[in-house]
Amino acid sequence: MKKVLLVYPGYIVREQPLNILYIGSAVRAAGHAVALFEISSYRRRPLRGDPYRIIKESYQELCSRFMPDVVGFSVMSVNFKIALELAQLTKRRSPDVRTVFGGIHPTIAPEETISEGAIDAICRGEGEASFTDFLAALDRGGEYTRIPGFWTKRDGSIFRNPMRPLIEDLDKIPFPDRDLISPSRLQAELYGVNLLTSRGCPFPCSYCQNEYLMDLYRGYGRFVRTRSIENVFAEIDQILQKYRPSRLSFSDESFTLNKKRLEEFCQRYAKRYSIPFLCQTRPDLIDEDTIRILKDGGCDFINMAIEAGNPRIRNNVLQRNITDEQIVQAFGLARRFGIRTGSFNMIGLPGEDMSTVWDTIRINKLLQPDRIMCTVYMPFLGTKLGADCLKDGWLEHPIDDAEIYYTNITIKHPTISGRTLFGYQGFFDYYVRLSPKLYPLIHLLRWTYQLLPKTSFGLPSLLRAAREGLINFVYNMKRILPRRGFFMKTR
Ligand code: B12
Ligand code: SF4
Repeated sequence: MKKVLLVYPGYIVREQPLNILYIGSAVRAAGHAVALFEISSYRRRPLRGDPYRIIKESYQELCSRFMPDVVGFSVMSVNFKIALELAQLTKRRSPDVRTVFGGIHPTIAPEETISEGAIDAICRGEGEASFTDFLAALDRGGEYTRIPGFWTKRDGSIFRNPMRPLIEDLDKIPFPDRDLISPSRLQAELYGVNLLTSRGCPFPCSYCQNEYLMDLYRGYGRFVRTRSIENVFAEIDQILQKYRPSRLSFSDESFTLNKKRLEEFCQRYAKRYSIPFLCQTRPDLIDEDTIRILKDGGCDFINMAIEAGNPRIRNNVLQRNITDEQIVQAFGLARRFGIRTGSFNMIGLPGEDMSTVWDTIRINKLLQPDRIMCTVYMPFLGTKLGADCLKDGWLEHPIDDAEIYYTNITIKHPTISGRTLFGYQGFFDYYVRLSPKLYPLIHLLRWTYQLLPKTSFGLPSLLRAAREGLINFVYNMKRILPRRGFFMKTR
């Protein structure tokens, strides 16, 4: 039996990190001891010195208590830096502890990840079986360099193994181990407890890693897979009995992908449960039938990505293949049926100029979603669009720092300055919610706001704190904007 410490090194406001919880239950089911270290509770940074000091101290304290044999990190690109620093700490203190990086970042950037001295192994793609095979091999003191889906090091050599076939029957995987996270995190505003009823998404959006994953897994099984409704209900029963959340949310990328399954799911859900749920989907996967099915099933909130208001950017650049009419119809139907909506938007996209940023503001203004998310585009490896931007020198600051992902501007856009993107990201909701008569005032406030540094990199601690304070102020003032009902945290 091994002692396995799992680490989720990213900030999540309301969802639970299902990927690491899936790994946790697989590891526990294989008979090992598991603990989880999440950095989400350490969002507040110390005023002076290393911004990660408190995180590192708490991590070390847990390591001293738990004494892991293996530490497994779940890593997105934005969290790579802090994950690596924790791995380095681990190796400095206890060189015999094995460090494993799994998740999307090592999957798309395996060479960069495995080349780091503090990382002993990486898991590419789904990790339940690969990781438990690795642990079993370590336990037996046997061969651990030939595990599919795993790249490992031994005696200075790297062993690059092929992918492991995708898990065909999702019903066979143990439910994510939610006991690993603090109970307060399971009562998240708007999202309650989240779960997945499927894996994979079949669309080719150019800013998303799905297409890369589809290619990587070609020949290794079906990419889009669904769980049986019985199996999902068994998980919901467990969630309701153990954690009593007030709501559920389905994290599937496109919950309404298969209308027939959706209909059966929702009909049976409504008969069995009275707890409302949130889901997300694409506007082109919504029609009147779908909305009725969702409403009758108990859905009271849908997130839909608009991404760009301008059809050329949305369809030629992002390859969304979604028309304005489909977006307007989807949000309109949801409103008509009394389902609240959230929109996801990006600014600073390739091919964008200020007129297209305003197209995105305008479409949101027309639709007035209940919740608006606006982020500045980040080019990721493993995406068509990201690869082009990276080649063209778009990245001004590294993406691999957990600090940056919401309000630090990493890109150097060819036509829109970083400060302008910072300003529009901060004031996006104000433009959407307030009357154009107030735009001169909003412009003035935005210009003042734009005097702040567009990133917190290298700032003296007091300036960093002042910047963060002002961003929070602008953010919190969104509470007073006119809307259809309520305010909720988006960062
Ligand atoms: C749900 C989701 C979220 C959720 C929850 C995240 C979570 N950890 O659960 C929320 C909304 C919080 C979120 C936030 C963000 N996300 Co997100 N998210 C997703 C999404 C749609 C699905 C992830 C998921 O749950 N999949 C299902 C699980 C079961 O699969 P999985 O995550 O791949 O995990 C398996 C393997 O990777 C592996 N594995 C994972 N961890 C580990 C650890 C070990 C030790 C091992 C051995 C194996 C292993 O085993 C797992 C089980 O099989 C993906 C899209 C995608 N295709 O993955 C984007 C995705 C991961 N997100 C992405 C991004 C960019 C973000 C944000 C930065 C967005 C933003 N700008 O605000 C933030 C960052 C949050 C943070 N700081 O951590 C990018 C990541 C790009 C990158 N290279 O890092 C993706 C790929 C979408 C995209 N753009 O293409 N996200
Ligand atoms: S629909 Fe969403 S999850 Fe699917 S490929 Fe497009 S951006 Fe990625």
